[in-house]
Amino acid sequence: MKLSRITLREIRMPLVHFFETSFGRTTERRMVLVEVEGEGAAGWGEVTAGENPFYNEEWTDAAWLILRDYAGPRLLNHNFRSAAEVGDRTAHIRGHQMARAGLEAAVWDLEARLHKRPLWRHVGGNRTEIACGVSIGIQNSVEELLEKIGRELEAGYQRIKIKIKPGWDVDVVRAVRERYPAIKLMADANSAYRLDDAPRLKQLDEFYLMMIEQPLAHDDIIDHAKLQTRLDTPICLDECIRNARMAEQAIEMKACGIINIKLGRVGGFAEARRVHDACRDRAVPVWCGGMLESGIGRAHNIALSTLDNFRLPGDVSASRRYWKRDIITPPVEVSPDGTIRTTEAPGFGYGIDLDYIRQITVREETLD
Ligand code: OSB
Ligand code: MG
Repeated sequence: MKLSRITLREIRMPLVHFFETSFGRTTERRMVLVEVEGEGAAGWGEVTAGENPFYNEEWTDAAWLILRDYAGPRLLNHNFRSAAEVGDRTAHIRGHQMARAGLEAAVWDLEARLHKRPLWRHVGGNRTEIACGVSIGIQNSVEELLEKIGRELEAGYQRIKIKIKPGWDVDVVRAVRERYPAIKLMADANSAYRLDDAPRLKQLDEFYLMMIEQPLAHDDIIDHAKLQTRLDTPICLDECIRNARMAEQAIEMKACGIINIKLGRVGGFAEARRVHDACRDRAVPVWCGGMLESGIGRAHNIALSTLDNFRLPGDVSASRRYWKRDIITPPVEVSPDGTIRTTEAPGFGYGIDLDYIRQITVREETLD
């Protein structure tokens, strides 16, 4: 398989509601779409980096340059036996997993289409239905948060994740638990705490959360291991896990009981599968994280979530929670029992709304 052309497009999409985490508020997404062409077909991927280097060190503008000047030229006109080799071809680039993953995922989509196979089967998945949860950002008031949770539960979502930070934590979780004592509930701190905050985090044990996600520094597995010995609530690592080796080390150190896999954060499908397999072999469940993706990234997350160790509901939810109009047709929809069904359509499984993509494209560049 050879790629003859790679097209980068930056699109801008306003969110239906702002999304706030411990590191800031997002109101509009700027994402890079990657279209790869070769062997008479096209595949699509999405870069999941944020607008600013606050979740990790990547951001939209850096991803553009990495793809244009480093990753793209390495792939063009190179002969690949399979999409599984694409990641290796850009592995000399330090970091920038999300930029590299956008390109890698596009090649997987292309390859699945060439085989006339749905992407989820092509990456080795076997579920025909995935379990959906929602991630709910920090709100302007606790009352608004409680209302929002109520609406998502009515829509059928199987678990609720709320964002926490110092000053929006123990009291907020207590209020949620008082209103909803029986729901599957978890909290994500996005690295807002230090090990010194262990007594405060320990107070969360009272609320029998499924897990607490990434409480400590984005690059510190050791402190998470120390924290885990003091908490009954399982720690789930997100930011810390950038590849399978780090997953193995974190599990060996007992730094977490659960891992969130994000396609972008680990550099694409090949590495995501290695993280998945490492966790499965060590009896650690995983779930699929989200990065406020457009329909393309969302569809790739659905495909990834069909692998068998994705045993917990993920942050993959309906398009309408994020976008007035999505760039795929039909939009991603969630059933009243909180699941998304896969289809047998080739590739990532949805149509591309190219007219709409053109309307919201702010820059485009073709490598050939
Ligand atoms: O930590 O999982 C996270 C969004 C942006 C950056 C980081 C995270 C998130 C989410 C949203 O939690 C998940 C989603 O709904 O896409
Ligand atoms: Mg997270």
